[in-house]
Amino acid sequence: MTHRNRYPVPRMARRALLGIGSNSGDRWSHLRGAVEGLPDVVEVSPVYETAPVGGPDQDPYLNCVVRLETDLSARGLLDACLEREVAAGRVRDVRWGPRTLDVDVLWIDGETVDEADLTVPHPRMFERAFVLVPLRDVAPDLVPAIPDDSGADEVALVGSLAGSGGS
Ligand code: A4P
Ligand code: MG
Repeated sequence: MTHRNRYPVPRMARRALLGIGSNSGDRWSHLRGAVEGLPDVVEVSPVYETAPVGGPDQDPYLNCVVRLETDLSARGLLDACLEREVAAGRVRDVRWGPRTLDVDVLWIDGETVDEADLTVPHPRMFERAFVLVPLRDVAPDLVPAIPDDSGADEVALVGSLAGSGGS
């Protein structure tokens, strides 16, 4: 008789990065609600106002990136992201369309996932300044350079979630 599988092996906490965006309703409050409701957050980037990339004509976004130290699985993180989106009243209609809140799993140290409803690292993260600029603030090792064609000139620092901000 073996006891090898009797106890679950504890999962080690590791770094995960989540991207957060909002361009509808009270954008600051949607970002704040997301950060407050997410588990294991250890660092929050500044907030940037960014020109919309893709999709229909729509208002500018606020974007930021949070760093977690977490033992949640990739799927556990996706569930936490979707839960925050539901809490912000997100309605899914148009792809890349306006949203009260979008929370994406960008990166998990040492982990890749390629499933129908979950891809990690996020497949478009390294092309987009609205991700790369705040990501560089909290995980500079992942962003050696920001490509010229990533839209960096349309990303403007506007504040931090610790300070005040509205809409
Ligand atoms: N999904 C797969 N992988 C992931 C992942 N790593 N993290 C699935 C989160 N979700 C992931 O997402 C559709 C499905 O993707 C989810 O149900 C999940 O199972 P969605 O949020 O409903 O749809 P979406 O965001 O419209 O599509 P997509 O392709 O994920 O969009 P992107 O590429 O994230 O782009 N412009 C600015 N300035 N700022 C933005 O934040 N965001 C987008 C969305 C477009 N333009 C933007 C911004
Ligand atoms: Mg998303």
